[in-house]
Amino acid sequence: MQETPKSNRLHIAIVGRRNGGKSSLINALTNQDIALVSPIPGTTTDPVFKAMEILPVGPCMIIDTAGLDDTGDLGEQRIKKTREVLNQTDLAVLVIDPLAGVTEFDLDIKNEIESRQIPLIGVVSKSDLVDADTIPMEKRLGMPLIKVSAVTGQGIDKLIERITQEAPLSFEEPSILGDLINPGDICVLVVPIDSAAPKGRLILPQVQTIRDILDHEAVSVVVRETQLQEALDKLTQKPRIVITDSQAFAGVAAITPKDVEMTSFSILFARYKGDLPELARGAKAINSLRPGDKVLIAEACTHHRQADDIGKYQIPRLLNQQVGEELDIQWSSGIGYPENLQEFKLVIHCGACMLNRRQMLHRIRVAREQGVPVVNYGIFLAHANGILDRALKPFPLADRAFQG
Ligand SMILES: Nc1nc2c(ncn2[C@@H]2O[C@H](COP(=O)(O)OP(=O)(O)OP(=O)(O)O)[C@@H](O)[C@H]2O)c(=O)[nH]1
Ligand code: SF4
Ligand SMILES: [Mg+2]
Repeated sequence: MQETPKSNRLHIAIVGRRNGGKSSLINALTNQDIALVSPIPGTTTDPVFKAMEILPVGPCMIIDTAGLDDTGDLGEQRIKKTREVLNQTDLAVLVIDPLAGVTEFDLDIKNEIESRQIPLIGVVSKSDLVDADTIPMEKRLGMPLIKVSAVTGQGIDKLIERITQEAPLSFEEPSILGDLINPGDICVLVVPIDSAAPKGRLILPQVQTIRDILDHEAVSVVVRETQLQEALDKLTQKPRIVITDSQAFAGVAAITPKDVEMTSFSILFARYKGDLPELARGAKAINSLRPGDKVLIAEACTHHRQADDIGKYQIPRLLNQQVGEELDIQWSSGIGYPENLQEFKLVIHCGACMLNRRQMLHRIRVAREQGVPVVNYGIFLAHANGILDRALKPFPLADRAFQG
């Protein structure tokens, strides 16, 4: 993740009065001792930029700033620099020191952040030290406040959840495969036209993939699986990648030369919609399921069920075949995703076409925090068909998570 370009990172500025606990909060958020902390007000003098990954938000640039109540000439310069940080801030966290309460400094910076239309989250620090009544502070500031402690970790999860919700939409959607290809690359897409294919059109993931290839000035060659060999023979340049419908994976894998990367639409979309390494890690749990284990099949909407519905019938059948005896399978649908997942040995989530990336990342995170492995339908089916290994090869992080 360190190679993520700076501009693609969500820039989060931590602002507030001196000694309020801004640097400590950064250490708590990232679980690392990276920001200098001391009881002397004015410890952080210049903005400090730290690139890091906050799950499930993704690659971030956290900016530690000097306190806004600094005095003297030097203080003024420091405040100016802190305000300049706002020019490159996508989201701001205002830290209120409960020992000082809400001051004019806090009201000023809040107004400035809001006038720039930067999403803002308020926290009250040091909750282990002072059991502050946040209601008067919230009234004065005109916004909700989350109580946090850098010492006990109280409220940190809630803060991450709020960051996940508040992060501007532009940070939500990575491209489908744009980071894998260069202009001029050839991408071969294998689309079987069988009875499962809708009449007269392609399905949305196929259309979106073609659009993404066009956006990145690469070339898409779309073929049926029966035409793949012929297409490869006719190409004068080796394709950069072959992307196939999962159902055709085995046949396509046999034809696609070993030195050409290959994956499935469902893996591309598992990455696009979620956290591919985490889902790949979850796949390791499939083999250790035992009879009677509880498995949750979670669907994000209440869609009309087809005759051989994937969530209701196909996946349970494959699961029970693998385990040899019955598993205890439960279902959830729509917004009803259980808070407590601990009783489950595995969560199998749908493709999440009705959820945005942030919502899906949140669901993955809820499972991960409770130590429950999670996969999605695409990963599960790829695993069941023995193709996950090759389909993950283009994604080194996810591949390592699966192998490791
Ligand atoms: N008990 C307790 N102390 C905290 C907490 N957060 C910060 N402190 C203490 O408050 C003091 C200031 O913390 P910093 O994180 O350096 O505060 P800052 O806002 O970065 O301060 P400046 O860089 O001076 O603007 C230090 O002594 C910290 O140990 C907390 O959650 N609980
Ligand atoms: S994949 Fe889409 S249609 Fe299917 S259950 Fe999930 S959200 Fe609903
Ligand atoms: Mg500091």
